Amino acid sequence: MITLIIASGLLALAAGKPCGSDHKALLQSLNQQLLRSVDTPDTLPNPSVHIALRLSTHHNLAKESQHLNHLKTEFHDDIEKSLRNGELVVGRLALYILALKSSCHDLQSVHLNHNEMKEPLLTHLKKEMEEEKQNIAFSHRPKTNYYQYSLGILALCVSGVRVSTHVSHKLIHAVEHRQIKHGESLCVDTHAMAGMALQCLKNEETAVKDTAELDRALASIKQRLLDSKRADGHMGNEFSTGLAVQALLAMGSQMEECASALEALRADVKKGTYHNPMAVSQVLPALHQQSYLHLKSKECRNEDDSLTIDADSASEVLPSHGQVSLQVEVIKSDGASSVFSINVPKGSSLFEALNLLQDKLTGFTFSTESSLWGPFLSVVNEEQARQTDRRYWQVSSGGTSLTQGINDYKIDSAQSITIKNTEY
Ligand code: B12
Repeated sequence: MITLIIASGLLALAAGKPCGSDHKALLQSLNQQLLRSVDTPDTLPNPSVHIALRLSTHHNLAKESQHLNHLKTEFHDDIEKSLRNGELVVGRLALYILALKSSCHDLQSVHLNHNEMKEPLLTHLKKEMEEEKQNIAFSHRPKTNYYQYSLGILALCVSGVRVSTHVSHKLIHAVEHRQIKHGESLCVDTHAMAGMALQCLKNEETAVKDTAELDRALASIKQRLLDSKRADGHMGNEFSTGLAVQALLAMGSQMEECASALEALRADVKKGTYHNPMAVSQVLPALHQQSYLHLKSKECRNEDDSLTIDADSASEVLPSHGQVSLQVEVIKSDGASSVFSINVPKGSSLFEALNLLQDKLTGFTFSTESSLWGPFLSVVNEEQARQTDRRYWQVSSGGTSLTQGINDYKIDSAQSITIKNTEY
């Protein structure tokens, strides 16, 4: 008997199965990190964080229910505000719907007030998806992006709403014609989201224009995700691997196919790579071997309620000593370049460094827009890089594009940052 137990333990290890107390402790620390993030005052509740908490094994039901209420008030109001400004809210609305679904909330009872009309959330999402579909028909891309378009399909599908064959076909077509990019390169995150959306349609046997074409798109996505695997196990980068694993699991991959990616995620967690709650929220379901498709059958019954916030576990940030020199080059849309120099405290975020540079009145100015990932650099030296013009301020250091935003990227050594108005 004992030999049998040892043998099955060894087998599990060989297959790369995450098991044991180390893995449990890792999950618990991420869960607690997310739970702490929902308590941060002055930040908008984040539906992606809610989904991750709800897809976890251990819960703090009181905090989760409080967070759901915040989403239904503050996040809901923020969506209505965007609608009043004439913005499309596809991605945020889809995440909001998935968050409500994750808490088994009755979706028909929640309405959006828009143009003096009261519409159920799903009805409004359906309308925006139609608008996006028209935009793809005329300009070959959605007004938002294919990541949000995929989220829209996923939210409708998971909520049991029929997705029109025209809407799904536009995504299938984009996958087949390699139109899914992040800046210049193939976007692993968007392929992952598209994979989950299309897999949901397949599982639900939703009518599509051409079943063989759907199968081909799913096979291409799976292959591209597997091809994106780096030598260190990541798929794409540290911030796309969680979604890639979720998608592969949803598409029926065996655990062995994801083992090295899961190992890379665990190593990242130990290194402290994921401090942005949005990043944690995309990684945690994968570590629980769950995907957004699990929301379809979520029942919210007999849930564990043992998760607590460990009072001492908040990591202490030690002040660092010394200054480092920073060079900031701004390249505007017409190619004109200007260079600024400043010394900043070692370990400052790029956001803090840019603020110091702005305060020095050297002629450098900037402003940001808030997003679920934090501040998004939108205006530099009075020039706006607009989503409507398909432009953004791309940030790189020493010629390498940053994999984090200005608030998360830390200046640990002297370097040269380039902020370039780029078309995408
Ligand atoms: C599409 C996309 C873009 C588009 C956004 C515009 C558009 N309409 O398509 C473009 C190409 C402009 C872009 C730019 C960047 N991106 Co981007 N992007 C995404 C992607 C694929 C989807 C975002 C989305 O629509 N979410 C859905 C909606 C509901 O959420 P949202 O918060 O409202 O969405 C807005 C923000 O996410 C914002 N945004 C997009 N990227 C980033 C990055 C940061 C750091 C911030 C603060 C905001 C932000 O644009 C979205 C649309 O308005 C995500 C993938 C992912 N896993 O989330 C990566 C992702 C968020 N991006 C990332 C990065 C690194 C960047 C850049 C910093 C790259 C660079 N070196 O310049 C820049 C941002 C620089 C800046 N100006 O501040 C990383 C962030 C990782 C991290 N730890 O912070 C991600 C996770 C991709 C990855 N795996 O590396 N991005």
